Amino acid sequence: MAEMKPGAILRRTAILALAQGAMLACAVAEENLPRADAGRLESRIVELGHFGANPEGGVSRVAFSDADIAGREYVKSLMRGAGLEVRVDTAGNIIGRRDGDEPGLPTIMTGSHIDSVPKGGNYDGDAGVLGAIEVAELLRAHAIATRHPFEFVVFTDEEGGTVGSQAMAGRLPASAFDVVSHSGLTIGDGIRALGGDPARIVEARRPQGSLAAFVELHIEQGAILAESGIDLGVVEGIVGIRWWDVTVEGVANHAGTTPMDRRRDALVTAAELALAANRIASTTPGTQVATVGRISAEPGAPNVIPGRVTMSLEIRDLDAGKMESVFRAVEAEARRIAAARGTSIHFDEVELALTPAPTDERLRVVVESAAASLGLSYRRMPSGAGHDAQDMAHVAPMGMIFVPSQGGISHAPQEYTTPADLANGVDVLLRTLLAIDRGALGAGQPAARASD
Ligand code: HGY
Ligand code: MN
Ligand code: MN
Repeated sequence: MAEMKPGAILRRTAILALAQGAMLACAVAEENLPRADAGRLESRIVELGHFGANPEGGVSRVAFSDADIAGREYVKSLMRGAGLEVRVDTAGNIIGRRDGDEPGLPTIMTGSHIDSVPKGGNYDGDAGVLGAIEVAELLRAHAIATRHPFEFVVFTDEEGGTVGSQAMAGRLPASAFDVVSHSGLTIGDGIRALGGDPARIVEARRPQGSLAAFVELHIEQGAILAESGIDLGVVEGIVGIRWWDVTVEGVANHAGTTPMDRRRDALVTAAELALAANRIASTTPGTQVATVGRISAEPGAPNVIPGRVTMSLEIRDLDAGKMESVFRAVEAEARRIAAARGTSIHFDEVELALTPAPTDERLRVVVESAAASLGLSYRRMPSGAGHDAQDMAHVAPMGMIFVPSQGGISHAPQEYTTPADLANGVDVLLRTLLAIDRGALGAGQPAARASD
């Protein structure tokens, strides 16, 4: 890590040292930057886990649910306790702010989300939010002043399509407000329930240049770090994600009187389509993945041949062109299957697509330097999960830090990261943000940007 210049940090420290004694002055010399309190982090993970707790030990805290709203109040109280000025923007994002010493400098931002998937775990998103608040706690407790303002963010409805960060990047289409979220509310009504205002969504937008950087701490959600005993992942890029609502139309008919060769069964068609998507994604060379994760047959009775099926299709890859070619292959196969089954298949793309986003190379290096300064091991890796960071890459240099997920389990109640691993991530996040504050990204260098 670059040597710290005796700048704002030491100026503020000197003043405080007069008032509070010389002890504090030592605490902020770079070699003595404070370390995260693993016990505090763990107890906050547990406390946040009470909001939407499910019997399996995880949380069902889907965006806009009562549990999400209550959990957000808890997080706001932590932010205020950490000395942050808290507000909710028009997209419902919670923003805790801490001013910098030099007027006019762009904001350095970190954060993640606290909404979960149905039957999710206690670390996806929560680790990055509580880790960010831990950074704020350390800055305040050790009277570390920064040149830039710092903002600590809880993004709205990450699991429903990174809604809050898309709004912040000015990329949320108006049609998204009508999409029904996991909570049953439309995204528009959900944003209102959080204190936002869809009619003024444009006010949540952060223009290019208004942020010096965005860095997100997150659990890996895979097994690479835990299985190899590596402390941290330095994310190279985040996959793009596209979703389709697929409708299969057949003919509902009597399950006892309709011979097998006279059926136009929507569910059998859908089953073939799910197998085809899996086969295409598995056999096409590359790293793409395709998933059918939701399916519903109508009318839904054992003695009626399904006349209609609605299902989801998701495709992910780091390469947008590859996602498109895999979809085209699935679509072609769908035409063949539908013709053979006497049914029809219609794909309707959900307008919440996420483009693949490389991280900023300079930030990768800063994260690696921070890890090395702490004696932590690290490796570069892609992210197969989507993150708010990929939207923020459209407006600022973006970086991500991964901590190990035990067993590689995520989006499930068994999700777990040890307190020590989480604290390592916070220590690296703190040092990364402070290095950015001191100019580690340099001036005038083009940042890597997400593709459009
Ligand atoms: O679905 C995802 O990849 C993320 O966890 N939202
Ligand atoms: Mn997730
Ligand atoms: Mn997440």
